[in-house]
Amino acid sequence: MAEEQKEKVAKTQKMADPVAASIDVATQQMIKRAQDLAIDTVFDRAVTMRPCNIGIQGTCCKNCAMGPCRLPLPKAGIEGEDTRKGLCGATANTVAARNFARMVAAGSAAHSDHGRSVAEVFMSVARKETEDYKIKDPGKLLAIAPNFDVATTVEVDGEVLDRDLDEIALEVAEKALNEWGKAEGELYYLKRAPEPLYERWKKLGVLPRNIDREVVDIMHRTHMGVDQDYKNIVKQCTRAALADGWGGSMLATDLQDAMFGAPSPLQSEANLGIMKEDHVNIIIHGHEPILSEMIVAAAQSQEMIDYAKSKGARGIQLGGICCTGNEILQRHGVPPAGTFLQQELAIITGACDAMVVDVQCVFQNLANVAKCFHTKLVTTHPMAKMEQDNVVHIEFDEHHAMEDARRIVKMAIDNFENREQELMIPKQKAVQIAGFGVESIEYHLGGTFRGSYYTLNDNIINGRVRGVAGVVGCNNARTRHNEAHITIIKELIKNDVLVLSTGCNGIACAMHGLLTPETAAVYCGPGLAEVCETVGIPPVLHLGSCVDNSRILLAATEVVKAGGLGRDLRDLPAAGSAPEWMSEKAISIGQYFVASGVYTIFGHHLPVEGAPVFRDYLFDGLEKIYGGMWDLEPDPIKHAQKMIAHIDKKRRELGIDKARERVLMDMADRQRLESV
Ligand code: MSK
Repeated sequence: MAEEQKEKVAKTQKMADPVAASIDVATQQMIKRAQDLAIDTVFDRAVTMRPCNIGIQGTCCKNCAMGPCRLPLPKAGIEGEDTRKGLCGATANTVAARNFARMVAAGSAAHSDHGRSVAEVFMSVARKETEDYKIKDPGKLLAIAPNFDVATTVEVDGEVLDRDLDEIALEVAEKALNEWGKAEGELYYLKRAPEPLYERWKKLGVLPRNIDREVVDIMHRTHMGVDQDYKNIVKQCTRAALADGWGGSMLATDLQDAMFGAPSPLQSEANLGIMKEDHVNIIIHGHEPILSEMIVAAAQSQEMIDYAKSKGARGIQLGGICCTGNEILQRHGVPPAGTFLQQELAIITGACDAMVVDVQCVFQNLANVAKCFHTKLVTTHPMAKMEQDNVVHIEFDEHHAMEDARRIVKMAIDNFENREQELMIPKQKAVQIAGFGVESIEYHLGGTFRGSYYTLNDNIINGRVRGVAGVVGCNNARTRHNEAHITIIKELIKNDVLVLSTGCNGIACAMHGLLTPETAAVYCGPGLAEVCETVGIPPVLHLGSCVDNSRILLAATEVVKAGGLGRDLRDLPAAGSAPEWMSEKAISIGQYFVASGVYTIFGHHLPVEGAPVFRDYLFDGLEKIYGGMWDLEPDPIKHAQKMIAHIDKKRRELGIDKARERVLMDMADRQRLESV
């Protein structure tokens, strides 16, 4: 049967060259195994199906039934007036801006709806409607409460007393949930940005009003016959993107930290080699950690471990894919089995007894792959079901979350004895130190005495650390898996740039051994190596999932507060990058980074090339408004060098481009720096 199927596949489609498809040996082995078993994966499909040449330019409009109107850029380019227009007269700039805006809306919606789910569970906790979740990190709750104007103390008879934690939680929950739909005002968290940045947003009229409204606004204004000014469309992109980065995503991160604990550095491993032949393997995939927190607890319970042993397994091995994986890595040390592009491959090992998926970045083809093995594929989210009949839907409900989790773990254990195919688990896995956050960076690079990012700033000023880069985001089957991620990061750290990572980039770095303190001596320039060795951190700090890009914004804000590097995020020697992006969420992230003043460069392509005027507005025009701008560079070394050039430009502007001797600053020195 496999032979027949293989022949059929070979006739109808080309197959990927495993070595050309990925730099990771485990991935190469599993692509080959899939091909031997006549199971197609994303890597093969990327070879068979080419992208649409007009869609990729961003100039196909399908927003009404007179279209799709296609406005490709002429091969010879445009000389003179650009006369391209759709049936309604929409120009290429309008079409590309509308398409871009709809990507921002979808990305902002995805992050923020995740945030809403977390806020709803947080509300259940505050109302004591669920036994399964608690406020595990009251310190985090107390830290975020003032951002919602929620008092943490109360005065009784002239005495200041700590306020009841339950009361604080309830008030935070109410105000947080209200952020999605309040009728008036602006989002609370915007004021967490440095003051000049907040004031700029206010002056420009881009402060988000509420999270849902900014997404709805984009859908309305990009409807046929509404906003026909690409600059005005981009303005709304900014509102919706800020509602994501400084709204929905930041709320998700904070409330998750309060309920599940803020991450702190821990050791784990990464890659498909974390799966174990003699264990029940459960792979958790998607983005929302609400249920996966319970699955971790259930899988670690003695009762479930004993049950697994009674079925002939030696234990239960959990593994993650994508950002649910990052969430349980950051807080529990559960090792990621791989990045976005490895999701099918985890099943192809033959050792995946259950794959549990929630929302975002989940391939529909998982069901087809699971059909070829014994794997139970379980969907858990009411908005993310699969039509295939081999998929089990166990809908998560926070009121009986542990019961749901135990049911899923038990199902995986019962499935252990049903393994039919020969197993092939790649050996590759690497050690990593993950679990960084704003607080732990402060602890390692600031010192608790001063309670700021003082040491980091000091080392940036003296030139040991040249600057800071946020390198984030997905894999994309149109590029060689992990190659751009790893090449760019190696080039950055070689040039003394400290890297903050999230999402699948973080998993890629872990797989390729860049998340250990020992990495510093091997790959870093002398300045960064010295700093990493002194404080015992990796040169790449894994800050978590996609929504945790908010941690990068807050870390950058802490750098500004610590003094000596300007007054605004736009002043910092910093840059952002998404080398292998694919998700609409990445476009929203890019836009909120740009609007926060960060030079932001994407790899591979951006769907704006068909509208050069609109593209130039994103690449140059926005810098004059926000200080940050978009850029694109597919070549990984040039990509990293562009980031470094921007960092050097900012160093020159700050007057710190000449390396200075390191001095231990006293308070008077610091006050002088702060007035720079
Ligand atoms: S999971 S959005 S592929 S980073 Fe957050 Fe990875 Fe990108 Fe999904």
